[in-house]
Amino acid sequence: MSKTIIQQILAAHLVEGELVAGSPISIKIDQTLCQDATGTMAFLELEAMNVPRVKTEVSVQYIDHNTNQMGPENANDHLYLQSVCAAKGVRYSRPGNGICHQVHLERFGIPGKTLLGSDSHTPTGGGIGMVAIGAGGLDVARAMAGIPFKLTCPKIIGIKLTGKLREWVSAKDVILKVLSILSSKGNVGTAVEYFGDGVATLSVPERATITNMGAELGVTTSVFPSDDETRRFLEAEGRGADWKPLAAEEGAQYDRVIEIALDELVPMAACPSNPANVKPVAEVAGLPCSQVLVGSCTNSSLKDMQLVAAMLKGHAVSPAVSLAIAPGSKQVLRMLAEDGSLAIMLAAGCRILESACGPCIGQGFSPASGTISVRTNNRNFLNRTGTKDDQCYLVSPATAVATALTGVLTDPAALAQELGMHEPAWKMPEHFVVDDRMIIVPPADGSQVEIVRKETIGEPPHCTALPDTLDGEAVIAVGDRITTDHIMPAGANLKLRSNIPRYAKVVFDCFTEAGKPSFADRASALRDAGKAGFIVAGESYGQGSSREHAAICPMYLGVKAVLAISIERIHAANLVNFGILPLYFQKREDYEGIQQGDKITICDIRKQLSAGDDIRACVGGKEITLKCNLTAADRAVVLKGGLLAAE
Ligand code: MIC
Ligand code: SF4
Repeated sequence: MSKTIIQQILAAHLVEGELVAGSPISIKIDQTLCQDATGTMAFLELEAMNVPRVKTEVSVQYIDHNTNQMGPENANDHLYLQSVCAAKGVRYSRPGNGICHQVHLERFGIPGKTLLGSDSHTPTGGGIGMVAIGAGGLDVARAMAGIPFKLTCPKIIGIKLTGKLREWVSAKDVILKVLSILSSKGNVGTAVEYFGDGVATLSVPERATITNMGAELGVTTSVFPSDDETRRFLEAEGRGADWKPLAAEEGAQYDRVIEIALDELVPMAACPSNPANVKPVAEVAGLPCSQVLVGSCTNSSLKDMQLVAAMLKGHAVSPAVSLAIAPGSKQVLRMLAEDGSLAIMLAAGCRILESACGPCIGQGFSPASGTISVRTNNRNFLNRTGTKDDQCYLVSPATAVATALTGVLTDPAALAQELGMHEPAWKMPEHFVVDDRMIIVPPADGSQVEIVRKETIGEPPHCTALPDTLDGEAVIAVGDRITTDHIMPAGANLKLRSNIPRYAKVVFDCFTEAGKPSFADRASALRDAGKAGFIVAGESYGQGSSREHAAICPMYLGVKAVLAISIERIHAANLVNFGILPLYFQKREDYEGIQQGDKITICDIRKQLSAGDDIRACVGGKEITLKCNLTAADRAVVLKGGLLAAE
């Protein structure tokens, strides 16, 4: 049977299972990436697995999230990671070298290879034809150890792109359009593949913007063909030999096809506070803004930044707005410095931030209370900017700069017409500036390397087996679309990632009422009384990031099961990895009305799990049946108490 690109790559890497949508499969992983906020735990886990040296073709650890260095925690993490990478055979990308996804695309990605990353935006690599998947740190640690990655073979949605984008409409508007169609929930178990004559009109950075934000759809991966444009990109990176062509085979079938005419698109904005809450910019134009940011792994390429400079040339940022840029990599920043773009940006009043995640994950540049922030990022979940009840709009770089110039949300096409401005055509440089000295290559033999473990580096998580009966209460009952940012706040707390007891104190902090016990207080009181903690949630629980702390910290506090209407892919896998049982309501009525503090009992859970999918439970005095959709292997993992539990 003819295969799509994703099916070809999965087939070439298949270790176990059948390539039938919905079936469990496991695949060989060629490359891994970790970032620092998830990497410390991933490496503590790798150490706990007693793996002397990684077995992948390439594994890279990036320092990009925790670069604020307020106190010693971040720098202690860096020292630990640099030394453990040297010991285990992993490349180490130093702070300042850039955001993992941008740098990986530039320096390591290879069409046709598989990449597993401990960050949800790992699918950025799909922009050059990789099957690139985000996962929890433990799954990535296992991949580094050479263990195949387990996933559900995805259904494939084909997105046919036709025509060519008009002036001032960009790749960001394409993915926002896709989000408006597919939304940010209900896409578990699917992957997206782009095809059609419109593909050739998009450069690699544009494709990478689109695959990057596929994470917001909740799909497993998003992939573009590898064509001449991909070849030119890799050649310009000095890696032409890594190129190979990739396209869907003649007659390949998609489970669903969506057609997008690029020339009909207009500038779009994702309105507060979900990336799928999309409207044309024209509909929200005129809203006063206090700050604008061009950056994050979605829109920080050389192409994006050169457009910013071209639009700012000869103008000044509105006094109402603070404009900042965070170039995605040292390569991008250096090229901006060399071609004069940086000088133009500075002259226009732009603030230059480090090549790192920074404000995207609430590390500085938080907006003033009650004001609008306009960003080129991929997520606008409530409070993610670091300001309570923020209003964050996600837009393209062109819309961001138009807004920075006027002080109000502005459609760039409308502003250009007023100013008689044309969008400059972007020509990819024949050669990017390649300088890999910020990437430390590990020694051939790391056995003598001393691993530096300062006092802020904690222990890997300790897991315990699932008891025979779960008897306890709902520590919290939350609504739909609860993100991992709600569960495990980042921002100022990000530096606690390598220390579970400290980080666990802020689980669900956004729901703590002043003067009342926090989630951590309530859960640990139950745990210490020998009772089980439960989390009750609606649809699409665990949206967003790959952070496994959203499972590890609740586990540490004694949570044994999550009862939800639906759970997003990476989070569901993380729960299993740490021995928390994901269970699903079969009827919305069974979920509605459950209150925090309601008693929950699941008798003989070990027996019930071994017997089948229907799990009988008593919730708030009512007998209900919940569904368990785990494979036999995953049930065994939960029974044992997680992948790190002793046999
Ligand atoms: C994010 O964008 O939310 C993050 C921070 O990059 C996370 C990873 C993390 O929480 O460390 C992600 O996307 O997986
Ligand atoms: Fe970093 Fe933001 Fe990208 Fe996450 S989404 S990797 S925080 S830039």
